[in-house]
Amino acid sequence: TGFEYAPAPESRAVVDIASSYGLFVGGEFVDPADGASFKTVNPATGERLSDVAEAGAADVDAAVRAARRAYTQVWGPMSGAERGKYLFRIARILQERAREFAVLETLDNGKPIKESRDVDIPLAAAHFFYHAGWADKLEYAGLTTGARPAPLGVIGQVIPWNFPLLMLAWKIAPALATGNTVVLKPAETTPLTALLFAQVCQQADLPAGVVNIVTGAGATGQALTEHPDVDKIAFTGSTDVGKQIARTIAGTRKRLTLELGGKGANIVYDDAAIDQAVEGIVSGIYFNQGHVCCAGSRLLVQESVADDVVRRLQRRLGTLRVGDPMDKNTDVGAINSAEQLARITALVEAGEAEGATRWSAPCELPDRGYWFAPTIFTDVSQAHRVAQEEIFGPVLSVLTFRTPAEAVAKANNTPYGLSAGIWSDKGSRVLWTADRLRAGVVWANSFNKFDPTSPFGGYKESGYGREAGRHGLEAYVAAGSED
Ligand code: TXE
Repeated sequence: TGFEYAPAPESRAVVDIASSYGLFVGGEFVDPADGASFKTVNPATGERLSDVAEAGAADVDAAVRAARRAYTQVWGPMSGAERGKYLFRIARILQERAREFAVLETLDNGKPIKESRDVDIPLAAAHFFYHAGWADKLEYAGLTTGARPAPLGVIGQVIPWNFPLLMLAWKIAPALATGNTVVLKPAETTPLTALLFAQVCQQADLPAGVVNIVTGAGATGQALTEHPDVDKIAFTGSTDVGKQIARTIAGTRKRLTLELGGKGANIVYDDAAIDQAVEGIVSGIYFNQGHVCCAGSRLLVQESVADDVVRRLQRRLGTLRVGDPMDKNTDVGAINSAEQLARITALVEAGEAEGATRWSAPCELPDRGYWFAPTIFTDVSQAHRVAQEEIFGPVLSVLTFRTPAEAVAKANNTPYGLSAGIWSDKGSRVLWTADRLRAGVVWANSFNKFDPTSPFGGYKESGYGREAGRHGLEAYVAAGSED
């Protein structure tokens, strides 16, 4: 295995990829056993993009068997240096085909093309580059048992729809670098880039069965979590489903990592650079339509500057372009699905019913597809549902505080603990606050910055286990444990 790889297969209409291919099992695209399918739509128009194969329990079983075979015969025994070469190849192909991936991601997800082009796809490639570098260095990080890497075996991975290719990269790259094989189930509303990724695996000549992709809804994910020959489940999604998965695998030999919801606080002190903070607040909650588990969905602003911050925020929101995700100037795209739009709408109605004051940006929304205007709630109390529950949409709840201690108490007052931001000119204030926040990621004078070197994960009901960085690799090896 050198560094040469096959040219990209003949181009076909990318959106027809799913109809053309089916499930990816044992290195081949195959039809599901019972021929079932579902459709994926473009959320910006509501129109069908493609029919996608729906994997049943028999298909999941075939995928797990293929992964087990590949693990035992090829990938497990392979040297780290060889595994690293494959990951480098995948990373390079992702870079080469970045435009194709960005377009497909935006069509299937609804996110602005400038985000898929500048964030999702480059970061996905970066995750493969980063983990390729680890593949032959695991022993230096204490990630081996004795002299040998100790992978877990076959990993079942279930991912959500908010960053489809990026979440796939977060899951697959560390699993493969450490010598495991995977069966991954993408979300039912965004399966297309995972299927295009399967094609990349073929192009990279990745040994058959190392990566398997089974498309389908929750039942497919359930079949994967229940399969007796899966050694670990890695899940990103809602807290409810995370809890259900934990119950399903309790008492089995399977390991589990969970990356669940969040209700991140963006804390703005009175000495912060206000214009900079406003940009950070906007990126914190309106990036990716707020479909971000670590979104800064609660603004905690010091009372003396609260009115000023909210006024500037409203002015800034008035300048955001909401609309066609394929337009390079679009800032806020479509809501991913009719179901998600219904969830957002219901929570916003609850906020109004509970007495919070709603303000929505004065923008014209397209008349088809799924849309929600950037929205701010003021007069929010900590008990309100919009202050406690994850809305997962472009909706910000504003609360105020007087002292740093009050800011910390309010920031920690949700069932979640995934992310937070602190805006202040004083380093001592930033450190004092960061030290007291129960959140897996804390940004200082910035927000939503991601990097494969930096571990990501939650406290409390946001889940457990870390992804990326050295800590992320730990989740995929037996070293240092009872195994
Ligand atoms: O999530 P689900 P949904 C939150 C967010 C959102 C809410 C609901 O608040 O409004 O969850 O979104 C698969 N066994 N987040 O309904 O159902 C499912 O097919 C195994 C936060 O889309 O959790 C998909 O692949 N798998 C979150 C994945 O789980 C099952 C991202 C996520 O879908 C399953 C997404 C089952 N029983 C939503 N049921 C984050 N942390 O970023 C469903 N799935």
